[in-house]
Amino acid sequence: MNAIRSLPRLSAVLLAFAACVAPLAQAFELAPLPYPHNALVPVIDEQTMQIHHGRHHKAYVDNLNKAIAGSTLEGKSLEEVVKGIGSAPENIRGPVRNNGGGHLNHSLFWRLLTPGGAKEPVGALKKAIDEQFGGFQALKEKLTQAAMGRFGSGWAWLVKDPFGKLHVLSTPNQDNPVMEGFTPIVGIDVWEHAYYLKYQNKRLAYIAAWWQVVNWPYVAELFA
Ligand code: MN3
Repeated sequence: MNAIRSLPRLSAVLLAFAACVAPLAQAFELAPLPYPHNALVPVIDEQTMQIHHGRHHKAYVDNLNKAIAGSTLEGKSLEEVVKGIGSAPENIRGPVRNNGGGHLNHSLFWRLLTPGGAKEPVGALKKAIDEQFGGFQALKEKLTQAAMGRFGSGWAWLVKDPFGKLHVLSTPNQDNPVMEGFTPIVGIDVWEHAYYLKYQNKRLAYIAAWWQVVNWPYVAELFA
């Protein structure tokens, strides 16, 4: 009799337990870098990559998981969360914007870089850049300007609008162009944590070297 009476209580306990562990199963995760930490030397040094990926990016992932735990955003994809930031619950919108953006931006950033590889865009992407900016050199100058003009922390981007047209813009903090309806295809992280150990305050030197490790075939995929 006692055992039967305690059954509802047992199932309530199990349900509560399931509710606690379910969000963990869906939590966002930090993917490993797609190459070793020293792969981008001498453009980006090994220690910067270790700290940038293992601590900064990890903190965005951990803090995003903390922010959305128990909220209506649980179970949504990262893109959905960041795109829909305007309708995120108000009490967590700030941390979700910063850490969701941080997770999305860095997940893209690591894949935009590669050791060696093509030094400039080719094919349809090259054609679009030539038509809209007057050549790769002109695009580089425009992106460099956007990156240098970003006061404090943020990103410079080459983005595609819904009509397929390219634009150069910059965003503050960890905002991502998807928040404004654009698709980012190149993103330069100009937070000091991205370059300070090797370049100190010389952001321009970091940006000038950065072009050597861009993964143009991946950029072309994002453009297509
Ligand atoms: Mn960063």
